[in-house]
Amino acid sequence: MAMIEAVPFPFHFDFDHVALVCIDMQKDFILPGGFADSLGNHIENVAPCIPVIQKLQEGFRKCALPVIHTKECHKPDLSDLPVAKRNRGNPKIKIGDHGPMGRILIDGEDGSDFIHELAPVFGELVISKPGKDTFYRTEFLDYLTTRKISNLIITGVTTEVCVQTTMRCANDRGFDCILIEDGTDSYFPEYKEITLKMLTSQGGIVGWTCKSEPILKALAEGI
Ligand code: C5J
Repeated sequence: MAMIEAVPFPFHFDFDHVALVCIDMQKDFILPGGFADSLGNHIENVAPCIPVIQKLQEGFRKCALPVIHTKECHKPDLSDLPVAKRNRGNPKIKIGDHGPMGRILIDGEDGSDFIHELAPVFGELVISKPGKDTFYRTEFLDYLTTRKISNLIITGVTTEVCVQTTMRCANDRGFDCILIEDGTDSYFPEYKEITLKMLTSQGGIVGWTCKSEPILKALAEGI
């Protein structure tokens, strides 16, 4: 059993029941020319978490522990894309339109794929999700319950959107979740900061946060 110094109090996890969750580390959310960039977001603000997630993935793989990757994307025929989501904000380019990296947020297109630094390796679960919540219309819950995974180490972008939504939904389903403070980012640094506070307020109402360092140490020590 590993014991991690965390906010608001120590977090315990067992190597037999833990998984790393990497949320939406896709070109469309991170790279120039992607969807987020086209919406005018400060994509440079989501770069710092990349090497941190890379180290966590390496640590989990060395211990043969599960690494789960999610991508927010839609079917090419847009049958899982609500009209409201496509039109919201009246963007210049909409989900499903052609952009510099293929059709925006469409499964199988270059832009919806993972950045090369964080590409899944053979055997890792890749979840294509049409929503912000990783449980919504996906195999996530089945995968976790089949493997008796109870503790989730959560990373990815953006902190206040898909990361927070997934952590809240996991908490409601009984999972103990810890969000890695330097393993998540937002286009809006102030939203990241307040999200970390919200999740851990009231005695960890949604879960825990900690830096990557104690998790990496526990993985290296194999405890
Ligand atoms: C957003 C996400 N920001 N992955 N998606 O629309 O957080």
